[in-house]
Amino acid sequence: MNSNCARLRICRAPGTVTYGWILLALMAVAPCALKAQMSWSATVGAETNDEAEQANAFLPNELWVHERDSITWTFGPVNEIHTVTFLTPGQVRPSFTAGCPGTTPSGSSFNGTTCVNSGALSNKATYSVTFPTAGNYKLVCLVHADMNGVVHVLPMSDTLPHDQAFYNQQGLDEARDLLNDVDNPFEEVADFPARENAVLMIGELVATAGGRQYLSIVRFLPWTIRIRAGQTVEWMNTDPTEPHTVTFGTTSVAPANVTTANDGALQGTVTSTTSVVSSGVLQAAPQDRVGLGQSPPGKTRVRITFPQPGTYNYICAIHAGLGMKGTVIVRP
Ligand SMILES: [Cu+2]
Repeated sequence: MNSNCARLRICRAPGTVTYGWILLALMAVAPCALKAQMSWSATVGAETNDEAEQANAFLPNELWVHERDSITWTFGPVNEIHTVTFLTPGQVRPSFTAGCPGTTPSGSSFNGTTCVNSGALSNKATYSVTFPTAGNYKLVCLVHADMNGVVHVLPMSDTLPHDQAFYNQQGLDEARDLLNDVDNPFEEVADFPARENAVLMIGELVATAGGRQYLSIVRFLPWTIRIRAGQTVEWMNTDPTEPHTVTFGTTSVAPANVTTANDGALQGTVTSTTSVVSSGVLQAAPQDRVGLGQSPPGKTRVRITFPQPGTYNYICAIHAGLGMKGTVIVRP
C-alpha cells in the first residue's frame, strides 16, 4: 500500500467522512502535520444461538496496527464473560476478579508499562485500547487461560499488511472453524467404550501464531442418562482447558461430599434428590513451561453411585446459566 492510500484511509476514520476532501487538501499542503489515527475493530468470543458452543477466542487473534491507532473489541456472547487484558512483560497473571489489578476505562492507552484490563464483559459490550508506542503486545483473557492473541504495533513508516475487511473475514473464519467443528459429541463418547454410564464434557484446543484459543461445548453429553439402582455414573471433563463441575443439590462451585479414589478421580454417593454432592472444579492441568514449577495432574473425573431409584437433576455450577444441566434417571 502506498502512502496516498494510507492517507486516504485516515479520511475514512469515524466522524471525518464528510471532511475527507478538506483533510486531503490540508495534507497536500502540510502532509507531515497530520498523524494517522485508525480505529480498528475486532470481536471477543462467539457462540451458537443456544449458547451450547463457545468459541473462547479473540477473533481474529493477531492484528497489525500503526502507533497511535486504537482497537475496539466487541464482546459477542450473551452470558459468557471474557476480558481484554494487556499485562506488562513478566507480570504475574492475576485472577479475573482481581484484574490487573482492577479495571481501566475504555479508551485507555497501552505501551507495555502499565497493564490495561476491560474487566469481565459480555453481550455486545465494547472496549477500546489505544497503542501510542510501537511494539508487540500479548493480549489475554483473564477468565480463560487458553485464550490469547497478539497486537503488532508498527511505526508509521511501516506498511500494514492487512485492512479491516481482512480482519473481519479472518474473525468470521476463526469463529466458524471453532463453532462448526464437525466432531460428533456422541462419537467422542464412544471413544470410551470400556466406560459404561459415562457422561462427557468436551472441547477442542486450536492455535494460530497469535496464541491458543478453543471451542468449549458447555453441555453434558448425554444430558440425560438412564441407569439401574446401585450403578455408578462416571463424568469426564475431556475439555483441554475449560473447567466444569458436576453438582447435585447446591449451586456452589466448591466440592461437597466427595472423596478421592486411588486413580485421583473423585467419588461420591447420591442417596436422595436432596443430597448435596459436588465434584468441585474438574479441569485438565495447565501445560508445563520452562521456569515454572510443575503442575500436578488435573482432576478431570468424578464417579457417583445412585443406590435409590429416582430422577436426579444436576448442574455445572459454572455454566448453569448457559444451560449446562443434566439428569440421571435411576430405575429399580
Ligand atoms: Cu461447565
